Amino acid sequence: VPPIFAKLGLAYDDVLLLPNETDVIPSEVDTTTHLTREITMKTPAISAAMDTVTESDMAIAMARNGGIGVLHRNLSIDDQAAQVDIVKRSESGMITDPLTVNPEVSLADLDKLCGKFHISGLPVVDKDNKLVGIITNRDMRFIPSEDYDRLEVKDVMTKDHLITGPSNISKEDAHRLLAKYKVEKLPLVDNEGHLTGLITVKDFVKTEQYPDATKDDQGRLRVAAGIGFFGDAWQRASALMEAGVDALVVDTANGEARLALDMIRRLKADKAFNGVQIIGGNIATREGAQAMIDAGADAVKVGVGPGSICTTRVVAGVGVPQLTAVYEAAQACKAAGVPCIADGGIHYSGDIAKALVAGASTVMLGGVLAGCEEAPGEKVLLHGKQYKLYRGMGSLGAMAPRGKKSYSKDRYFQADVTSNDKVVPEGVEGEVPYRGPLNAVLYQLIGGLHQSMFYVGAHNIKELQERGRFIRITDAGLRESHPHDIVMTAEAPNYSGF
Ligand code: RVP
Repeated sequence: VPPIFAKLGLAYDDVLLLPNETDVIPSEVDTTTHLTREITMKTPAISAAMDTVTESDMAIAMARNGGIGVLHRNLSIDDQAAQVDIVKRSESGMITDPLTVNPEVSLADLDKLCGKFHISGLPVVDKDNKLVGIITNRDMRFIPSEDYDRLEVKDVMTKDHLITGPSNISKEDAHRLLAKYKVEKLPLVDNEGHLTGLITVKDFVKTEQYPDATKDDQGRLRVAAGIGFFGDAWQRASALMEAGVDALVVDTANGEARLALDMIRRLKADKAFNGVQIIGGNIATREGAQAMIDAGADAVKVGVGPGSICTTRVVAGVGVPQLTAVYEAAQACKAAGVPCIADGGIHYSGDIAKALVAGASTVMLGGVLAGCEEAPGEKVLLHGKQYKLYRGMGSLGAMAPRGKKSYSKDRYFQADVTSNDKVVPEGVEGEVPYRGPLNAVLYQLIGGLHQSMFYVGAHNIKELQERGRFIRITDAGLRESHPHDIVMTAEAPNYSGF
């Protein structure tokens, strides 16, 4: 029988990393890591599967910056699958299944379609999928919007002297054609003139602009999505897979629940899901991690109660301080060659290096990203400052939204009751300061990690994990760590007293 009092649990704030002799230059470190057994990323950061953190805009921005986003699941299956589609189509080497329009579509409908997918034009095909033209914002520029309902694509599209390429064109040849004819889109056609693909100049530019982007082998941005584990969870998983999702996260507050483990096992056993990585979570002990590994998870997500909006530890009295949780889970993960994700409780950039030294391969971030421009929701003005809504997925607002359906209540295993009084929340709702675009926020977070690696003397994550050693600190030590004996008059971009 295990002793009733287990070990001492430590949080990020209980420790610091020891400096070592070093020849590392911060700007030259390599932060490449594994998201799952098969997916690698240049940046060890994941945006949380929360309805105030990750929808398609955040997922696109995360992947461009070398991380990945997990699309939340508090929305219908169709809406979530549509978000996957938006990310997968946002940028790609060669689009094999491009969006198209028929010549008879009104300009008004075309305009809506382009807006939804953030694209500037489309190939036009007849009912046999033969290319008959192309319509881009160049063709639309001088058409007054009052005429959009009256005019159809065929009235304004470019149909003469179309520049096209053969289906099997190389990247270099495609680039040459785009440059020679000064066009932005190159439709690819087979011998009979059927549309087989599309290459756009935007994708070449984006590749140069975001060299670290997390991409699949077709050059499309990668994206993950949360699913549940009963009811229509299987249908959701299938729809997301068909939309091209790279990884599914079986998303629950208690990953040791039999239903969650069974879901992982079933997904791993089904050949249809072979191309999709399966991430399980959340657990907070070595045994919990082992159960996920035994179920076949391709990565294990750790964290019970550390989240900035989470009340599980006070409502249920359950959880493990996050540094110890990550360390314990990582012991099982390391032995099995399964990456471990430290989810929740990251407040400052220094916590990222601590999580990695404790054994995580990546960190999942909620609160520190919820204030970004790309997070869902509008900015609100409060006392002259801008804020954005951030709420726990176990909050009343997320589990019992007024007049709306909650799709994700089962994350906390709550019955589908109609009355809000019968919900037991494990999270709170609030506001976080507006922080501007994600790339600036991530630059500071990952910049902080570069500094950690410099101090520890690690050129890469593996060396960070080998060389990193903790020292436990006291309350006095923690006070000393933060700015003290000064009235802060300006906030640094990576430090706020908030
Ligand atoms: P944080 O980054 O500290 O804001 O934590 C985010 C994490 O908190 C999420 O990835 C999730 O695991 C957890 N979470 C989300 N909702 C709730 C809740 O309502 N208790 N907790």
